[in-house]
Amino acid sequence: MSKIIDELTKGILEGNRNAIARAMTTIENEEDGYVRLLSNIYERIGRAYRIGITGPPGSGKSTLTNHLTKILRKEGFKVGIIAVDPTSPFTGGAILGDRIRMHDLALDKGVYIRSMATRGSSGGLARQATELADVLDAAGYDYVIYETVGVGQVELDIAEAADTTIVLLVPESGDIIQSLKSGLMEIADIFVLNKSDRPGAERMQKDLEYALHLRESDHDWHPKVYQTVANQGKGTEELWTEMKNHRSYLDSENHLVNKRDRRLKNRIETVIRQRIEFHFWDDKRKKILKNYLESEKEKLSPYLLAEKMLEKLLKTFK
Ligand SMILES: Nc1nc2c(ncn2[C@@H]2O[C@H](COP(=O)(O)OP(=O)(O)O)[C@@H](O)[C@H]2O)c(=O)[nH]1
Ligand SMILES: [Mg+2]
Repeated sequence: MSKIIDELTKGILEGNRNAIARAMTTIENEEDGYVRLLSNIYERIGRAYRIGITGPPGSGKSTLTNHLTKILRKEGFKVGIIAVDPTSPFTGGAILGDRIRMHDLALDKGVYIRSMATRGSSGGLARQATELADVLDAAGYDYVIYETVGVGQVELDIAEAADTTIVLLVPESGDIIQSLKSGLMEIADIFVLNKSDRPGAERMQKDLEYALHLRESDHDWHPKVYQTVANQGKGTEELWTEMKNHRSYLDSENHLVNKRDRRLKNRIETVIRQRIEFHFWDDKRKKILKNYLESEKEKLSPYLLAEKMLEKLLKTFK
């Protein structure tokens, strides 16, 4: 097993696309050897800059990703795109539409596109997104773009895995209120008002800037609002300049180091949490839970039951 994993590692470091694909599947499914694989590549990561592009369905994330990738390619950078799509509960598979739409990029050897399913626990999502980007990082990709569909917790998780987060909105009423609710305001480093060819863009810009102005912030980075028409490539160069500004800001005064340290800490905590859970649910405990759910008589509160089941485990820590 370890020999196969070490071969795979070699392939990744050489930038071999098949090796990258196999490694990502190994990590996504937590197949045998994935821990060794991640440890193998660990010292080769840290170069790739990670960008999150998030927003509601249809707001133009794929279109914008497409344009930004072309700009990055022109500057000679290699780009990885990780499309984070919700798993369909019926098929268990992720939607492939985005991949089809980006077919011109798919022919470019300097671009690697991958879909990532959002199954599994929410904390695990940030970890998984980070680890897939780590593979691209080790393989020599300069930028990794996460395209995330707007469904609350997923966006927050991806923001955790990204260095710069771009939040897309469109000139439709309700969006601002919605984003305030879901915590989008907190994660955005840059706001993009896409489809600004549509009526209402100016109004939306003013509303958004006002909401940003009201917000209390202890950061010295103040997110700005950029208007784009992604399907015409309008405004994307200006956006790219602002992305570079944000990167320079993070590079100053250790902001990026702190951000990545925080990510590392979260990742370690997630691994520990998952490991403990995994070992906790042995056959015996699974049976206790099953019996509890089936029994009509036992009116133990869920807290007391949990306490009872944890008893043995807690003793080992004493
Ligand atoms: N009018 C207009 N249409 C756009 C703009 N950007 C993207 N679109 C179109 O909006 C639709 C959804 O875009 P897509 O990138 O797939 O959105 P996603 O679901 O956020 O990835 C597509 O038909 C795009 O061509 C824009 O700035 N203006
Ligand atoms: Mg899309």
